[in-house]
Amino acid sequence: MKNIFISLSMLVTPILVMAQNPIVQTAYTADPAPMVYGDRLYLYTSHDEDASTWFTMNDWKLYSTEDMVNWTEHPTPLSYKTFEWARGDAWAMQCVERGGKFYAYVPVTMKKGGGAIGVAVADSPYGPFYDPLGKPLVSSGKGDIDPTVMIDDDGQAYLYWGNPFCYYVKLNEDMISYSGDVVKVDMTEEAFGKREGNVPERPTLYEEGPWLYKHKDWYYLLWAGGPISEHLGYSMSKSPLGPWKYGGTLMPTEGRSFTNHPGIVDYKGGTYLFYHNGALPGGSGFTRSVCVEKVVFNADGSIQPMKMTEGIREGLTALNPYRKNEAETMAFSEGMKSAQNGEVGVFVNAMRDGAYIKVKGVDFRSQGASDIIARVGTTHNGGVTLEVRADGLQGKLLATLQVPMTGWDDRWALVTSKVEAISGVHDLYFICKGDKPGRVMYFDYWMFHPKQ
Ligand code: FUB
Repeated sequence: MKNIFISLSMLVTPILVMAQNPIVQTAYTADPAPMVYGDRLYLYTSHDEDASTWFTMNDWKLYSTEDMVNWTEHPTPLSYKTFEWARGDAWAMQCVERGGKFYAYVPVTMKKGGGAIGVAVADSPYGPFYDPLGKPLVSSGKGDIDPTVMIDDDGQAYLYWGNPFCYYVKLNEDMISYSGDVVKVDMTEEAFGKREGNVPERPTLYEEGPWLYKHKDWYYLLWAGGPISEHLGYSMSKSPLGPWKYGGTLMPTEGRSFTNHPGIVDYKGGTYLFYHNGALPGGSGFTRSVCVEKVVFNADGSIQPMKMTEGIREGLTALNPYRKNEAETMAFSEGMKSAQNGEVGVFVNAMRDGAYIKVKGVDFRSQGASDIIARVGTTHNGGVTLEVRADGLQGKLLATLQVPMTGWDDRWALVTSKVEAISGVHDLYFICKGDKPGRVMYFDYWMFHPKQ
């Protein structure tokens, strides 16, 4: 069973504005790496351990969405331990799909010391990932972090990475080997903008976190720019190998984290920029959280600069309440921490009285619901309930589920309740009530039954 880490400040500091960003509130996440496969958008992130005062990062996390507002957490797909030769530092990764296989490119610190880029392979975006090489894929000997991979329309795949330099190699079709030498990109002012002052090895704004991306007939290299606190900048080219032309600031410095890290993707007709800041309660440069903004291109291919906002307000599709919905599918939450175990996979823990999950855009159609079923449990003997409300924490009370003592989160109960009249599209709030100290309850899934 995975340990449940609790950051006190994360649980008691209220978020005053009901925002969509950050998109994950149940853990500290950073270095977002989006990937579209089928009709879902998958988001791999690195994972800042609670209360970190350094980059304490052991594994990567995976979330997915089909509507851009409700995100589902999946079991941890891989960790530095996936690589027998690594000893830690699970920093920014990216996963790409080719021929039905999924390739995760990761930076780690080697047992023998120094950093390197490894690759792990899986048959599904969820993993399990394994290390096909048993050794690093590539190492330049200096600053081998932040890999990004793009497969071009002609099938050639490129791997870029690095801090303070930017390197690339051409990957072979097997995606786990490369041809030619490691090439160091020319760090020119024309490519990456001019940095004020004379900083050894950092003549340009480029700092780290490259993200290679193609849109229409332009190639883009997005990156985190210095000096710290970082901003996001980008460069453009007509070729995946440059020469690059500096495009300007993509997102100015903002938001309580001295790093930032871009990931961009096209999904269902829109383009989305993922990044991180320190916006969660307890947030800092070592306890970060991922966010998303919609991207707007200018006619010449340049990208309109973005500020950090409250996020995407309207979902692309409505959510179906008559199917099994995981409790870890949510648009927002406060006071909740996610965990996973062998019994139910990922679930959420309500860490205080009033902790809640908000699910956006739930469509009860005209028929409404007769009752709701949920899988829940608590270690407390009585006095714990799960309220289901529409459109706000004080909104219409649809149902109150009594949560029985099950003993621990390896034992669960299915509970049901009749539901008040409801139809059409609503935001749902699942509010955990119980005034005993400590974890109030745990919650695995919910589902409504339609009225007959
Ligand atoms: O998350 C650890 C490091 O911080 C990443 O590798 C950098 O891109 C920065 O986000």
